[in-house]
Amino acid sequence: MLRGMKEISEEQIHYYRENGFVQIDQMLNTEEVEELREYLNEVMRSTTGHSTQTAEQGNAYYKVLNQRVNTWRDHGGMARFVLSERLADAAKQLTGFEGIRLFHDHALYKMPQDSKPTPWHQDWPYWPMKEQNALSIWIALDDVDEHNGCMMFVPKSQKIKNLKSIDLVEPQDIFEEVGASDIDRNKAAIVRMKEGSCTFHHGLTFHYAHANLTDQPRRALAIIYMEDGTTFSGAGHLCTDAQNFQVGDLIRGGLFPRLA
Ligand SMILES: O=C(O)CCC(=O)C(=O)O
Repeated sequence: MLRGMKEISEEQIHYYRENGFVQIDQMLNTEEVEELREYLNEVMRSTTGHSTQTAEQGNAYYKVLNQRVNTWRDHGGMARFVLSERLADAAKQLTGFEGIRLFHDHALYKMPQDSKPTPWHQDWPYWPMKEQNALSIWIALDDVDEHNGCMMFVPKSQKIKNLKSIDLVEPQDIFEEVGASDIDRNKAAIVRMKEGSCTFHHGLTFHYAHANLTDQPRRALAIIYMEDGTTFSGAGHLCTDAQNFQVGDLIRGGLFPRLA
């Protein structure tokens, strides 16, 4: 486990609850970032195991994201970070949940050359959860700005519920969806960060990431946390399809451990 906890300020908690996202600097120190980058590079090369590569090189989704889901299941080093109490406890402080469980991690590389932006979307519509309050931490493993794939978030957009998922390759314009007319893309915050810093975003917050126009990969680790007590909606998902959950069951068990 990572040593030490991170105290989140009252101002940051208020900002997250009000706006649906928040930036927290220096979540990982320089040594931890170097260690995590090494593990990520190792796990991204694996071709077998329990983690899943969601797109092959050359296909359209790969240009948006070179993504591997549940890296912690294949690499003890990744598990050290993904299951870490420090990161989960920060999510607990921000949300005020009594308990935090892991849903899944995903390594998110935006590859150099022919890179596409991650289109505006919400995350919750992809998740098989009834409750709409799960959140993600997104940890930058390279300095990020609008030239290599930093994120943007629209403050207060987390109040928009019940939209459909966006196709990340042939995206619909989320701002044109029925129910989203109050949300103004011009209010979006561009979140430039140093490596080791992170954002947390609510599963309903509209967000986007720029294309990577540099000649180096943009590396990030995202971890999805849910409130202990979150229940299964019945929707299909890579991480729950083999679990035999019935609609309304608690999402729990060894693949969804309580972390804080
Ligand atoms: O890393 C990216 O480009 C997008 C990440 C994202 O959409 C997320 O973590 O929810």
